[in-house]
Amino acid sequence: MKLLFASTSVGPLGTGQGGGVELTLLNMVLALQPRGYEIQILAPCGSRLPVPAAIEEIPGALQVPAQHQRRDQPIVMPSNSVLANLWARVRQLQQGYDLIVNFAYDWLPFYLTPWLSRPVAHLVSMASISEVMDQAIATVIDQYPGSIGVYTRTQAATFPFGDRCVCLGSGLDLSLYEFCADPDDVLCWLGRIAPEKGLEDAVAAANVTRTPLKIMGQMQDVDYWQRIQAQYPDAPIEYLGFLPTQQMQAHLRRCKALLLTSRWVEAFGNVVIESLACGVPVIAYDRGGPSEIVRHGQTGFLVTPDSVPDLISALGQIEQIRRSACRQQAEQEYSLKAYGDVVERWLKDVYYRDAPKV
Ligand code: HBI
Repeated sequence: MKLLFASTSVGPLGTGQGGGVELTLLNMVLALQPRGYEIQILAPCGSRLPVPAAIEEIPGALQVPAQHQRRDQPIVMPSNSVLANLWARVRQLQQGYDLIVNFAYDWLPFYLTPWLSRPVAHLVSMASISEVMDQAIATVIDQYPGSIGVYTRTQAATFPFGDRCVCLGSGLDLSLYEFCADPDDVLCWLGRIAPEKGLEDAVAAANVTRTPLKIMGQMQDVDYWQRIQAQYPDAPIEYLGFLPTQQMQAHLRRCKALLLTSRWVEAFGNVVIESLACGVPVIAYDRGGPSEIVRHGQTGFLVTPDSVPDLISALGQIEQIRRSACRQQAEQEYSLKAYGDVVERWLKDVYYRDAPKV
């Protein structure tokens, strides 16, 4: 099968601006290419992947992240939009492909779906955050049942049509993450530096417990970061930047826990399984994707959302978690093989249901 991948519109691949969906696109490439799928990727200029892959770079202005807009906000398109340019290119190229896979959480690809001559599988990368998006996705799911993929049931449940979404989970090339049995007395926080990620709670917990906190991720909101630093001037924190996986996991695996303090319904939480793959237990707010991944008391703790005291008391119990159980969960549930099987089934289903369309 020949697949045309249309990437997220909020940033070039490899920069972290596209959050978890960048890793998901890479993991689909890693899972599907060895199974004989031919993949062409269309992505914003400057896009890079750490493996050999055909990327056509599309020029144009980036889309504003949907999570930084109001729920009732109308669709906004910049002039010379990369999203519009990318889907114009999809239209030109589609005849040479069997299936289009959309990774953008944007109205345009959903609206265009019935106008294209090839079936489109849509990976919806966030929970419900926009009324107009909910409507656009609902229209597609009515007409093309099975074509809407999500990460988790918790994410799906935020949409009115949640029970009709295909739950794909996620998976990793586990060989890229090294297990570490004896960590340092250090904590880790991973994610885009943006208010919906709730970094200040992890900093507060590190401050109270005087445990060093390593922070890694793309610096999306500098004002937010500076407010946190001003609020906790003595907190033992260190920002290491957005690092390639090899370097990121070298820091992560030496930590005694990962703190995941998102304020919103995280669709999945790829960082959770990256952490487990290194043997690092996860302390997460009990909401969104992480609440479906972490096994409370076995591979980490799920605590009352937005409660710093609960984060701190979970930290006091972290020695109870066997780090080998964390790695084991990643191997059992989140391998690239298991992920590839699920994704392949989804794509074939979308293809065969829609095949008569010309
Ligand atoms: N916002 N408009 C828009 N389009 C996207 O594709 C998009 C987004 N916000 C976040 C996002 N994608 C990714 O970071 C996901 O991983 C969440």
